[in-house]
Amino acid sequence: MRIDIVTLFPRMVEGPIAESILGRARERGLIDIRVVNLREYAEGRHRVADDYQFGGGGGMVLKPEPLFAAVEALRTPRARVVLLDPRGRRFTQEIARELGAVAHLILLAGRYEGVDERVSTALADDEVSIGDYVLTGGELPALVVTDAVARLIPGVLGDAAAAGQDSFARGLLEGPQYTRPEEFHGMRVPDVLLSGDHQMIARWRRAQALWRTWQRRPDLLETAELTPAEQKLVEEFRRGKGPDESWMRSA
Ligand code: 9WO
Repeated sequence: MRIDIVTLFPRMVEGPIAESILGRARERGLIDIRVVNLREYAEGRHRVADDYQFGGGGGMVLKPEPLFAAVEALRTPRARVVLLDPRGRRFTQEIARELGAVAHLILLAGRYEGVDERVSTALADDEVSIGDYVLTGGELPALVVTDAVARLIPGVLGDAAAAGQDSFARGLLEGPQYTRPEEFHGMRVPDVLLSGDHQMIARWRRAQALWRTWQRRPDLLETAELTPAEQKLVEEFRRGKGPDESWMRSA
């Protein structure tokens, strides 16, 4: 898989990639991530990429020509061009999976007070938002999308951390996790995790993940794919039971 990130601030994007698991994945040839300096596609001696907004009102707008030229240079037949924009489709794990199935992503990070509308109408195939807030540019959202997509590629994470195992991959929140020491500031690791009974541990974890989801994000339970035993647990939560009263009996 190839991901190109087009930006006026390449060092802002290169740093986090080079310093993370993404950099290691790139070195190992698992993913081809290229950070592209948009200024190289801007014309003129000063390589200006922005201009005054038509209609007045102040505020500079990213010109269309450099972005069109960059995409023309980078494009491959199967490329999908994605503009990071707060007006786009809300980014979710499902969209991460969808973008992960594309052989070549070209991510466009905007700047200034906006991007010329013709980029949205005639260049981008897709617009993605990572949330309802305004930032100073699309670089951090491009990194978020790159990180979420890259970790789905086999081998990018260690085998133990296979991406598909996460409870979130199933539409649930993670339950609690513990490491050493067994007791810290008077708080003990639950006995079940020290029991060595892997079937019991698996049941406890499922019940905890369900409980946390029920407590914090009950909306996720509407769409999560639950086994009949899990549905029964949720039904018990609805009737006022806590996770510790229910999980022992659940299959
Ligand atoms: C800035 C601004 C200033 C005054 C009045 C209106 C204004 N709008 C903007 C603006 O939208 N700036 C954008 C900043 C220009 C394009 C890149 N920017 C951006 C992308 N901010 N936030 C995102 C973004 C992208 C994806 N998901 C969440 C946020």
